[in-house]
Amino acid sequence: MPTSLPRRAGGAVTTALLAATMVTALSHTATAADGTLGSAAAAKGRYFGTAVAANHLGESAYAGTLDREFNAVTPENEMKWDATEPTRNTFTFTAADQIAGHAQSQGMKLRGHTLVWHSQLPSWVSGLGASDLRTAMNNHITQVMQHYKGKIYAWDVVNEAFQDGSSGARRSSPFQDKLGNGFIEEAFRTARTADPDAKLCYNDYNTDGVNAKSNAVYTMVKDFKSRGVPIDCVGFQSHFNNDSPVPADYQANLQRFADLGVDVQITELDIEGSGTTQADNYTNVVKACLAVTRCTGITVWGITDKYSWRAGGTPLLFDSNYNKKPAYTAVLTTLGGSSGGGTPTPGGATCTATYSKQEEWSDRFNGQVTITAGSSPISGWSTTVTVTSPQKISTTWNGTPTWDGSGNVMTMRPNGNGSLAAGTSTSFGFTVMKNGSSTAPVIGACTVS
Ligand code: G2I
Repeated sequence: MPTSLPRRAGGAVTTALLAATMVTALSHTATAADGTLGSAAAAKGRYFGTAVAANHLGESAYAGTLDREFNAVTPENEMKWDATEPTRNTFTFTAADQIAGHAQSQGMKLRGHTLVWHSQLPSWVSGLGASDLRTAMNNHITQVMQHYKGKIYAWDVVNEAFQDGSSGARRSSPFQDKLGNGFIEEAFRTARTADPDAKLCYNDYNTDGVNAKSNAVYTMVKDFKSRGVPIDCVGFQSHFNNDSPVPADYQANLQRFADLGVDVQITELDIEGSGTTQADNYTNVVKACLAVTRCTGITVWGITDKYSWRAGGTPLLFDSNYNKKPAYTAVLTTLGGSSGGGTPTPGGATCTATYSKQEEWSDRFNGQVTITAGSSPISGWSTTVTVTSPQKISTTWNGTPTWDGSGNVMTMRPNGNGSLAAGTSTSFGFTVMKNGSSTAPVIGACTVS
């Protein structure tokens, strides 16, 4: 039965995949599945990202944790206006390129943050008159987006343009004050032209629940959708603490935006606190995203508490020594992952996944994966099939697939009853559209569930 594919989202090929392109048959013993945030989120068709600062990439524990756990990154400061165009028409991309290169080499998604924002704005911009400011804004968007064309999954085109509180008004800024409400629409239209493949997001904070500020953003997005102004996603920063807790209507708020026909993303998640309280709050956020089909991913605003913008509140998933906190385990478990990564399944049950190529035509080939239970019976299994872009899996049979955001990684589970007696096998199949490449797919470890 044909399986519909998610929209392609700039997924890159991992180095492991490149190294394994010649492999035609693989067999793995069972390991605990989805033992990292990124792989567990991918199994749910989502990404799990983090903000990254270029100046920490040389620290091995920082880069090691990043590469192990996350499959998306957002430069924390390096793509902002003061970093990329400190002087008019002089663009500096060194630090941002370092992050983009790292992300690409690891097959991670890259979120662009941010093009038009009142903060971290060089003073030359705020000093311009209206007509010059319009030109400078459009030029900034165009130059920065063209530099990263084809590499960005989603851009925060406009950031934090609304006021806090009950007014629902736009925030005063050089853009708002000189160009009026229309600057947001203009920014999005310019952005679509500059990189038509990037998703274009509006991003803000204190919009996480239903309130006057989120209502104002909602009204704007609805208006944009009704008039064909290009907008693809809304980012909910989700900076939480005791004064700004996870709202009870968080999921409902994400859902009402998704219902307007945009993706929603949790873009800067951090939650001050510790222990089980912090873990429970994180759980609620992850559950909300998983419950909203168009919630495409979660980004936490940093890897370790050590480098958090509010380090005193210890708001992240790894402590300052890169130890996993209770919040980490809560997030991983809620994503359906298992924290015992790499260890045999409790009870010792195992399975293997073995690939064999079947029929081949000029434009496509069929693959078959045989799942075999080890010396104990199993009641369920899963494995992944990763194809190399621009290949696409067009059809599957004898299994239930789910897809990651890129559309290149398929997680396959049984149709109905997944029980296998000790030593017995079942198999599933799929068709790979070659799109010019005959590279064999990479089959992940078979996991008992
Ligand atoms: O404030 C938290 C976030 C709210 N939403 C938009 C995000 O872009 C924002 O990120 C933070 C960064 O995490 C901070 O790292 O934005 C701050 C600036 O508004 C960043 O702080 C700046 C400091 O203000 C600078 O003094 C410092 O040089 O970080 C710079 C680099 O460390």
